[in-house]
Amino acid sequence: MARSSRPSLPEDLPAGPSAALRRGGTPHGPFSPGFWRSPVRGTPFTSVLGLVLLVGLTVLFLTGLLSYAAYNPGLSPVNDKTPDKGILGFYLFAWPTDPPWLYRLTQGVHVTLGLTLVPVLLAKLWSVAPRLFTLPPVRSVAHALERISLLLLVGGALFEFVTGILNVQLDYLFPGSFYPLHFYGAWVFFGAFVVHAVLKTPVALRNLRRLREERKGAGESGEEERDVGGDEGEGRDDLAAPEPDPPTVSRRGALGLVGGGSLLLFATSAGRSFDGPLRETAVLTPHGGPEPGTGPNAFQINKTAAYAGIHPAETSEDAWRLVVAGRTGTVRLDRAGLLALPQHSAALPIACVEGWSTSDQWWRGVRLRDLAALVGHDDPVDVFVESLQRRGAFRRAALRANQVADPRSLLALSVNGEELSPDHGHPARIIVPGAPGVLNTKWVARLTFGDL
Ligand code: HEM
Ligand SMILES: Nc1nc2c(c(=O)[nH]1)N[C@H]1C(S)=C(S)[C@@H](COP(=O)(O)O)O[C@H]1N2
Ligand SMILES: [Mo]
Repeated sequence: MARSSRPSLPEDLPAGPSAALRRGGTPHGPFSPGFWRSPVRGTPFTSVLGLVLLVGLTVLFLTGLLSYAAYNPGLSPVNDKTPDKGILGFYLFAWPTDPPWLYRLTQGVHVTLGLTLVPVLLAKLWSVAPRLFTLPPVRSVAHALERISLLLLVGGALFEFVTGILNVQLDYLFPGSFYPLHFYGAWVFFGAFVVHAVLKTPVALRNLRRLREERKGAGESGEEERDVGGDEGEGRDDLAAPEPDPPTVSRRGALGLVGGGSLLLFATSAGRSFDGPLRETAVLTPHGGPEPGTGPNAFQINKTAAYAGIHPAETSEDAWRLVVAGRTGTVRLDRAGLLALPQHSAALPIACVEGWSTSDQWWRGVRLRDLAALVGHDDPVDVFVESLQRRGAFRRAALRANQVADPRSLLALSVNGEELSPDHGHPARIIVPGAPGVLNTKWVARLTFGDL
C-alpha cells in the first residue's frame, strides 16, 4: 500500500529516478510518483486483474441486460421500471420459458459473480491509483478525452457495484429508483468499458505473455520471481513504483490474496441459489425474508402476507373470489370452483431478481391457458395479473403470450402436496417457468387476458 507517512521533503530524498522529477519542485503527496511505493504495483499485476475484469464485467453487463429483458418491460407500463430507456431497449425480446431454470441461472450468475468480483475490482483500482493523480491533469484534447472516459469507467463500475450490492443486501434502499439508476449506469459504464478494453487489452495480453516467459526463466535458473518494470517496446513500466519499498509480499502472493478474497465471497454467497445444507453456507448474503420454517412450504419467502397487508379475512373460502376477464366477458370463481377445473403439476423454482433462488418446488393448480380459454382466448394471449395487495411494487405484473401458453404455467393452489401457505400466496399464486420471481404474483385476485 502507499505510505502517506513517508516525507516528501526534498532533503529527505534518496537519489532515485523520481528525484529529478521532484527537484523540478512541484509534485507533492499522491501527485508525486515517489509517493507510491508498493513493489507489487506494475503493469503485470494490473494486466492480470484487468483481463479477469474484461471477462467478468462483460458477463455482468450481458446478464444484467438479460435480467431487464426477463421481466417483460415491453409489455405494459406496470412491468417497466425504465420507461424512458429509448433505444437502449433495442435488444428486448420475448423471454423464453425454457429451460425453466433460465433466470435462476442468469441472475444467479449476475449477482454471485458481482459479489465475487469485488476484491478484483478494488485491487485493480488500487493498482492504477497513481494514474489517477498524474500532473498536469490534462495535457491535450486526446488526454482529456481519455481521462473523461476513465472517470466514467471507474465511476460507472463503482456506481454499479454499490447500487447492485445495496439492492441485494438492503432490499430496496432506493425505492423504485434503483432500476433506472442501475440500468442507465450500466450503459454509461459499458460505453467507457469498451473504449478502455479496446485500448488496453493488447497491452495486458502482452504483459501476461511476458509474465509467463519471466516465470519460465525464473524456474529454469531458480531465481526469485521479480517485478521488472516496462513492457517490451514501450519503455519503462510507469505503474511500477520508481522507489519501491522492500517487498512484504510477492506479486503472486498479492494476486493470491485477491483470488482468495474472491473465493471467500463466492463460497459465502453462491449457496443462496440452492436449497438444503448448501443454502446454509450463504452466510454473507442471507436474504431479508423470514425463516420459512419446516414442512412443504418451507422455502424462501420474499414478502410475507403480513408485510403485504393481506388480511386472513379477505383470503378465506367465503370471501375470496378470482375474477377472470377476457374476450367473452368476466368469470368469477371461488377456490372450490378452481379446484373443480383440471388440475396440473409443474416442478419449478422461484428465482428472485436479487439473485437468490430455490430449487424446484412441486406446484399444482390450474393452467393459465385453461383460464384464458374460459374467457374466449383459445389462441396465445397476454395476461395482466393483479393481487389483493393494495400497495407495493410487485402487486401487479404482465405475462407474455408465450408464458401463458406454456402448459407448466399455473395459477397454483398448492405446493409440495400442501395448500399454499399465506406467505407463499394463499389462496392462489402465479408460477411461470424460466421467469423472474417478481412475475410470480402471490394472492392473485384478478386475471385480465388480452393483448397488452
Ligand atoms: C459493472 C457491473 C454491473 C453491470 C454493468 C450491471 C448491469 C445490470 C443491468 C443492465 C441490469 C438490468 C437493470 C434493470 O433491471 O433495470 C442489472 C440488474 C441487476 N443487477 Fe447489475 N450490473 C453490475 C453489477 C452488479 C453487482 C455487483 C450486483 C450485486 C452484487 C448487481 C445486482 C443486480 C441486481 C440485483 C439486479 C436486478 C435488478 C432488477 O431487475 O430488479 N449488479 N444489472
Ligand atoms: N403480490 C405479490 N406477489 C409477489 C411479490 C410481492 O411482493 N407481492 N413478490 C414477488 C417476488 S419479488 C418474488 S421473488 C416471489 C417470491 O415468492 P415466495 O415468497 O413465495 O418465495 O414472489 C413474487 N410475488
Ligand atoms: Mo424477487
